[in-house]
Amino acid sequence: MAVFKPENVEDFYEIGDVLGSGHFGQVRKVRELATGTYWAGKFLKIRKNSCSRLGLERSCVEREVEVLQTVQHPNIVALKDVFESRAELVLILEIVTGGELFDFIAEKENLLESEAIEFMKQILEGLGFLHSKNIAHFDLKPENIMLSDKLSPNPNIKLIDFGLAHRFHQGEEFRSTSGTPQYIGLAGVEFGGS
Ligand code: PIT
Repeated sequence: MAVFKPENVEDFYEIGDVLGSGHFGQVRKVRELATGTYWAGKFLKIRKNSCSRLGLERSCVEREVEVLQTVQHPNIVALKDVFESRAELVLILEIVTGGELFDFIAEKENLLESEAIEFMKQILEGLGFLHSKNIAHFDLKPENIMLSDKLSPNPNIKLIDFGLAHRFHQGEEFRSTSGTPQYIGLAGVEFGGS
């Protein structure tokens, strides 16, 4: 099971601006006090009891953390640490400052075939690595394909948001109605393994 630090995140990190937000909570820029290094902190509200409709089930976050701990790859956002307080879990993640790939392409006048090939190659390398570990992302969409930074002319792809990801065991049948509505196509899969 994933180990969460019971310390207060604010004793180790200065909490900065919001980088993004969603139904889960917020992602904020954070600065590690010991080193001055910047990271992204994903702040998740945890359900106090199973009857409550607010916040996430702790077991779902545990699963997300376990997936992230399994997948260390240059095209997948890295997880550094997890802090746990009474009502909140904070994931300390690699900072990615290049924004969404979608916006990067939309802002450009044209995209060279060679640039498209490089982006596709990196997306498929990240995805191929996930699949080699029997993990499905299940929420791959333009918003979850980010770029490492804005300064480099050739930024790297970083896949994010493993909130719906699932690690398959041999022969496991998986049925789900979750995901982003526009992108849901396949409701059930059976994993054969190799
Ligand atoms: C950033 C900047 C940003 C968003 C993120 C990271 C989010 C990362 C993320 C979210 C997840 C997850 C893994 C990574 O499982 O705007 O540096 O839900």
